[in-house]
Amino acid sequence: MPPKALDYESLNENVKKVQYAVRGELYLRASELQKEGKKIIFTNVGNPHALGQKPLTFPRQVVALCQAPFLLDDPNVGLLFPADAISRAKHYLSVTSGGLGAYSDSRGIPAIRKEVAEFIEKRDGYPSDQELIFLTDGASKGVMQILNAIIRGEGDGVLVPVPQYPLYSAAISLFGGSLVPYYLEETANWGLDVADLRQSVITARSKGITVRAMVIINPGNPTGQCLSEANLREIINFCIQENLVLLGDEVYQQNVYQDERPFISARKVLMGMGPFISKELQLVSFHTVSKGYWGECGQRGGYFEMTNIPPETVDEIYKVSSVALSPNVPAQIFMGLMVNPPKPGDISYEQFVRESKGILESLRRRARLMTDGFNSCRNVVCNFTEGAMYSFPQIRLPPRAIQAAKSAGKVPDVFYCLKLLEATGISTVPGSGFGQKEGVFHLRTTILPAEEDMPAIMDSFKKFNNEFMEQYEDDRGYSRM
Ligand code: DCS
Repeated sequence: MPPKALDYESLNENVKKVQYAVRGELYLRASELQKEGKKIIFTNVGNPHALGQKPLTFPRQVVALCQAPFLLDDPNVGLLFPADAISRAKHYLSVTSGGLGAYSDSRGIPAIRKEVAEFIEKRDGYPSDQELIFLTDGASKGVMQILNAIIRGEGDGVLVPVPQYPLYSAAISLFGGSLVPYYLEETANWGLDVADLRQSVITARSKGITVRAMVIINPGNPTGQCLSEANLREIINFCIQENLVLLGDEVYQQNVYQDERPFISARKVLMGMGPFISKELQLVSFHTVSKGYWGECGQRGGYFEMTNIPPETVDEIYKVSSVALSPNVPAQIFMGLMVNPPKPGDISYEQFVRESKGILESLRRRARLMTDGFNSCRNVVCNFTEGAMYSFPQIRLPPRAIQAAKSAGKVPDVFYCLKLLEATGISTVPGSGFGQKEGVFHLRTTILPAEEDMPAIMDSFKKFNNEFMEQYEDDRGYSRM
């Protein structure tokens, strides 16, 4: 009998090729240990609510009312909900085609796409067209949809930063394309050098690959760097010269923890480059409700905005969106609320500002605590987390540890992270899951554990790391595995 289509040996090879370390070996082992009763600190995923972050009150009030519209008819509703949440819920219900239980337009509810366009216009100072904005189930779905539209086969390459968030490598594998790496420079605070970019393209072309697009993650995951305006301008010029679509992953735009380089969108930089250039670059920008001070990962809300994409292509992308009928409707409302939060003078304004500022300020302190904590450890060096939600320390593994890892059949950083997990319950992702230079090892942790738990977590890391280094740096000619 020939194998059946879903037998492992006859599966689509692209599916088998996909790797996604954020939920890989370390995560599976952590889940097992948790089942055995060990306390695990899940710092492997940027999932703030899972680590105790409280939801912002106002958006939850609005969505609660939309989910349970009968509450709006209750004479006591005004005792339970503020008037601005009530009127906002009524507004959103009036723009759906039958409440939250009805499909919406496949691009998302027009009134919410309008709110997104207004947000972009206010943020960047240039008009934005709601017809070029599609709402998605998280940014991930948008990224996958656009990569799917770009990649025609193995010969098509996409420039991706290394280290990168593995959504990109995974999606490129799934769609059968080729990942073309460009390296971020750790000693230059994970900066991006255009000369290296050019070299990456030349190398790919020499292998017969047509490089079609370039991904930037700004602020970076896992590296946390914030791109400067000058750097973005160079990238835009480079993409125009090389005929590349630019994919701007800007999901961490609210998560910035330094003041020298505030977030600036690729679109704003492009629009500021004059009438010719601003019409030249094809750009798609992504955003989400999962990050920022919202952290509403479970709601699965996102959008992408297309710039300089011809109408026929927009129609094709609309057609493909239609195959999935509609993005989640409650998530669309979260997106509307994120881009159009309470304003000064609104009843909920002060509470909203208090809550959101509290989260961001604490994240900024946690970024500092983690970086300083890692840098105080033996054989560990770590760039400051300028933005996003992660710390990405380099672990200088002694040769004997690398040898021990090989004997155990593990990649050295996986070996280190597994030992860290077993010893402390801290669940991280090995740097190899994001890509790193040959012979250099990292781990990624989120900066999301509660601030009051942070000192204990860093102490426990330090103690483990000291013991690990002690064990493998010892020079008695044997390894105490
Ligand atoms: N882009 C980047 C750079 C991300 O880090 C993530 C999520 C996404 C897109 C997709 O998010 P949503 O689909 O939820 O909008 N980051 C993952 C991570 O590294 N840890 O947690 C999730």
